[in-house]
Amino acid sequence: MISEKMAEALNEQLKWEFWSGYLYLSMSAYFEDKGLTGFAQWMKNQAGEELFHATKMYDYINSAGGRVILQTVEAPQSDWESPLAVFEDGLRHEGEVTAKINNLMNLAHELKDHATANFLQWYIAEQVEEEGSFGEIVSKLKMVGDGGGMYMMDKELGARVFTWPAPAAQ
Ligand code: OFO
Repeated sequence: MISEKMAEALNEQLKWEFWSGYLYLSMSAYFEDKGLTGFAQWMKNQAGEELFHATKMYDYINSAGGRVILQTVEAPQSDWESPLAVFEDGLRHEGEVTAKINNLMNLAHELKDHATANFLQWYIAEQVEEEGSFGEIVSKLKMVGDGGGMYMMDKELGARVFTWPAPAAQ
């Protein structure tokens, strides 16, 4: 059974996973407003992924005998200077989430909670992917500037699809 301290820390992370989803949905709304529907679609999918991260954590706390306590999710920012600023913000945010996951892993080790450490391993790997995908788009946006390349990127990002993983893969 999970300790109270670990459950409390996971509940705090659960809030951040939901908040990440909220932030990316807000970014999606920003792109919708600008008519960049491909960027909007990409961000909406990202929000879906965050909801999956949150649900996975919610399930783990429950199955490990902890008590889920949902917390207040603050309103995210709603406006940005440019598409590049949006993705730079996303990249910065993912860096912060990575640090939070690393701290959780440190706590699990400190508490000798091997089951939670094993569970968190999935998030450690996921954060590498998350930072990588935001970083790649930041680099591309810097390359294309504001011209026709932006139209091509909108098309490319609009092709992203997020499918809720099957239970076995969770
Ligand atoms: Fe949940 O990975 Fe992004 O924040």
